[in-house]
Amino acid sequence: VCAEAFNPDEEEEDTEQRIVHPKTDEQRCRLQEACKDILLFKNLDQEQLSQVLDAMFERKVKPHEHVIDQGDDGDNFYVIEQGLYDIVVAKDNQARCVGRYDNHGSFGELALMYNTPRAATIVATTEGALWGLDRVTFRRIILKNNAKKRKTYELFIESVPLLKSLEASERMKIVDVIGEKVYQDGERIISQGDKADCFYIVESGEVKIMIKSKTMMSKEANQEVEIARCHRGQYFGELALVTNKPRAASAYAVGEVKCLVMDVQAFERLLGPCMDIMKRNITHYEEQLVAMFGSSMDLLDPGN
Ligand code: 1OR
Ligand code: 1OR
Repeated sequence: VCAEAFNPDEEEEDTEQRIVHPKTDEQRCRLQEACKDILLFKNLDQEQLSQVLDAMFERKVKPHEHVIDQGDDGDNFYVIEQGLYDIVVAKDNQARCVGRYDNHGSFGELALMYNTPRAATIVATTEGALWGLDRVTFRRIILKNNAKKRKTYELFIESVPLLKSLEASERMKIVDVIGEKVYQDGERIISQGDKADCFYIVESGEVKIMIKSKTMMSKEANQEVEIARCHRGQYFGELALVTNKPRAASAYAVGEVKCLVMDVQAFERLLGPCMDIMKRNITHYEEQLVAMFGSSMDLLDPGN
């Protein structure tokens, strides 16, 4: 019988000891609420999710506190319960705020997923409440699940026209951070006028885009009219993210619909190379808008 060789990858994988931070019922409630829309948790099975929730611990932060410093090694992944957080990236000796989290979302996954230094600094700008997940549990459960996700979505993601210009490795990074959401017939996926924080790709079923428009000529103002349908492989919800404006239309499930969902930070980080295609299609929306409602409106120019 040989002694087993030391393998650092395996060591993290098969640690038998589970990390558990005991919680009161009240804490568990708040934790579940904070985690219910976390995309990285969407594809976990119940046992995996309950191990993740057991391992999470509460962290309160003060204004100006750095939760993460760019360049550091990754220790924890964080889910936001409350608070505003700036995303600051230093490049060529210049620190620039490139985005912000507003009471929702999560961060700190990249260093843990790819064994890289922290890619950004995260600074609380208000009092805040976070839930942390340690590196070992994150890698044991989320990375294992990501391997499964890659197998499940690889072929589909390759077939999405928007993503054709990306390298295979860039497409895999998209798979790593997306979550699958399922909607029932008639369910509203996007609400016109809402603040936007996600981008969607239709995986199966049909999505109906409806608009309420003051610029409509004949119909009553405020009545919704159908303007488009999206099918497998098509995307929606990009416009508000590109223009930084509220949702321009509503989206509804027609029958059961499955979407792959990406948060705005991942959208900005990973879909830069697809921006030209999206902007070109937005120009088409503008042409359609004129054709349908006889009014001209520059969707890409926030000044209009
Ligand atoms: P991390 O473990 O690297 C910093 O620690 C975290 O900031 C990172 O994981 C992400 O969760 C989060 N580029 C890199 N990291 C980002 C970005 C980002 N946005 C959020 N994080 N962007 C590109 C900047 C040039 C996107 C900006 C919206
Ligand atoms: P969003 O983030 O504004 C609603 O959320 C989404 O509906 C929008 O992104 C687009 O992805 C999608 N005009 C505006 N939004 C549209 C349109 C559209 N079609 C799909 N969306 N037009 C349709 C032209 C066929 C022009 C309006 C008449």
